Amino acid sequence: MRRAGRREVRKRYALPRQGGQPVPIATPPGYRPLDERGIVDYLATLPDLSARLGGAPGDWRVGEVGDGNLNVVFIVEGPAGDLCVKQALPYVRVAGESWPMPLERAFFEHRASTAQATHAPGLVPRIHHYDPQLYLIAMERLHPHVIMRRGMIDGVIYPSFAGHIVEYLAQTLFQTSDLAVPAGRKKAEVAVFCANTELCRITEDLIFTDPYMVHERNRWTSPQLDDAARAIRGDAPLKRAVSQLKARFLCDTQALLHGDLHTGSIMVTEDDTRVIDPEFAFYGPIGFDVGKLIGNLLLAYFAQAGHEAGPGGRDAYRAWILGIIPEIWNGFAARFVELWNGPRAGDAWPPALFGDAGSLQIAQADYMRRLFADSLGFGGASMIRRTLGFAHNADFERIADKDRRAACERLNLQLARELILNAASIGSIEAVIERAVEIRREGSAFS
Ligand code: SR1
Ligand code: MG
Repeated sequence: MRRAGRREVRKRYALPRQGGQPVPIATPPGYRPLDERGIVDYLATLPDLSARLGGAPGDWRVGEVGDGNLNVVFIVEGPAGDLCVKQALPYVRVAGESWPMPLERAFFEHRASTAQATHAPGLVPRIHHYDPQLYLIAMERLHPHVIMRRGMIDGVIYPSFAGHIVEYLAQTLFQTSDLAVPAGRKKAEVAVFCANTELCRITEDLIFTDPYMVHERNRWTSPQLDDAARAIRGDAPLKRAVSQLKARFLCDTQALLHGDLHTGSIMVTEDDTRVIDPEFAFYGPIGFDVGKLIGNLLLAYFAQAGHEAGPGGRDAYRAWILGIIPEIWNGFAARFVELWNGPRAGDAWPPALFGDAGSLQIAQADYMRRLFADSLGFGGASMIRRTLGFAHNADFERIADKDRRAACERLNLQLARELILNAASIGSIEAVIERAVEIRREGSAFS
């Protein structure tokens, strides 16, 4: 199968037609997608936001900057300040109207953002306004932050990132888990986020299913990776393992996840880190957030060979990436257990049963071991989907030379497969790093 352009993807997902015209997607009363002009008119009706921008509406400059797969995003600049305004469309932005998608994702994003701001203040953008009719969120404009993925393609080091993301992960995941929240309250929240069904379905299909079968949404660097795509589709042990991961994703309500925590969902400067875009939020297995992040960092490591000016040109950068991955896992595991040992109100692992500190330590080690294995499995699945599935990312896509890109992608596939199959027996994050280096040194035997 060859790579399909966006227009082709749109055609494949054609809406049902009536008399030759696509059936319009029904939207709730009061909803309308705003353009630049509409954004100005709308903000002018809101005194708080108008005051933030300053001046008169005629002074405001608006630009649409969204480069994500789903929504439109506007930056609005006024004489006194600026704003970022994000609106959900009733369809998937990159596919067009032929792939309808519920507007309610803005509700889940707003609700998750509010929880994250409580647990990890300063690590997410400040939300200024939510409009439930327009499915629109106005938030702090992050400036001069860049999307971390773009910075990593350019080889930029972010010295504060690992420490910040450790705190974000530990706080948002621990404080929404059964370790921290009494069962009644936790179940009520699980029930709310259960309704984020369609966004979860994207993950279920695009990460855990499509890349392992023939599917019209799939694409890859072809013909270079035709053999690898075929091998993955025929890999029965891998398909069993990935189906286990999918079952965990479907059934396990361990904590409130961001749900799409890759380097494209993080904005950074040298000394600031903000996690954005939690529209995929739901109660799921903690390892999904941790693993997706680690998987994307490993993928960025393999992609560097496609961005360096000459051989070895990105060695120092590769070393930085490989350094922060253990920093993130080990830091997260330590901080999570530290929070567990502090005051907490959750019903899981009742303190009454663990008067003996040694026994609690064993329980915690078991929990973290399982979480580590989950993270490796989910990380591997996230790496495969970006190489063989529908939504690729710029780390590889920006490598124009297809042979060079495919060589990077092949290494990525090899490590990903090993992470999924060997998750339970890999003893440490350092072992993962060693294996990544080995695979790069030896080249991939994978086909
Ligand atoms: C159709 S949406 C494709 C992907 O974009 C988002 O970033 C998520 O990763 C999703 O799977
Ligand atoms: Mg996003």
